[in-house]
Amino acid sequence: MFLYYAPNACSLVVHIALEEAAATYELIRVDFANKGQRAPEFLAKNPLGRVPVLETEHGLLTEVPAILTYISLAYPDAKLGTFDPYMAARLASFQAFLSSTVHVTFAHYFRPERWADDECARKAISLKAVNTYAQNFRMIEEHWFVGPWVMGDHFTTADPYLYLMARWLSRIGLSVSSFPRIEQHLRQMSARPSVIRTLKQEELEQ
Ligand SMILES: N[C@@H](CCC(=O)N[C@@H](CS)C(=O)NCC(=O)O)C(=O)O
Repeated sequence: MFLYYAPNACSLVVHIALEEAAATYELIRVDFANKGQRAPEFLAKNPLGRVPVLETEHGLLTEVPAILTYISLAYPDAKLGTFDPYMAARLASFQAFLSSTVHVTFAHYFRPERWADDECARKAISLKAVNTYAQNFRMIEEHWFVGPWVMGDHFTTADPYLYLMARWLSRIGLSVSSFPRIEQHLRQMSARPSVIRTLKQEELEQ
C-alpha cells in the first residue's frame, strides 16, 4: 500500500490512522513546492491533483473520510471505527462536517483563487474565512466533542481528523487556547506514539 502525502496536509490524518492500524505501507511525498500535485503521473492517480491518495491492493482511494472508512474496516483489530449503527452514522456525520465545512473554510483562507478571480474579492474571502473557521471550532467545542475523545471513551478516526484541523488553527492566525476542550484533545493526541511517529516521518514539529 502507498500513501501519497504532503507534510502537514490533510494526508496527515490518513498517515496517523495507518500508524494506529499498524498497517504496512510506504510513503510517497508529493512535492507541492514544485507543483508535484499537477504532474501528469500524480494526476493519473487523482485528477483533482490533491493528496491524500491511498493506493491499495484493490485500487486507488481519495477523499479523507472514505480512506478513513477503508482503514477502519480493513484493520478491525485497531477498532478505529464502530459497528454500532447510530455511532457509525455519528462518526460519518462528524467526518463529513470536517471535510465539507471545516476543511473547505481553511481552503477559503489559503486558496481563495478557487472562488474568485478578482484580487480584492480574494482578500475578502480569506479574511472572512478566519471568523468562519473560529465559528466552526466553537461548534465542535460546544456541540460535537464528547470527550475525552471526539466520540466519547472510544478513540476513532475522527480523532486524528480533528487533531489536524486543530493544528491548522495557528496557521490561520487563531489560538487553540480559545477552545479549552479541543486544546486538551490536542495535548492528548500529541502524546500518542502514532502521532509522534507520524510527525517524525513527515519532519514536522509537535
Ligand atoms: N476533499 C479532499 C480534500 C483534499 C485536499 O484539499 N488536499 C489538499 C491538501 S490538504 C491538496 O492536496 N491541495 C493541493 C492543491 O490544492 O493544489 C479530501 O478530503 O481528501
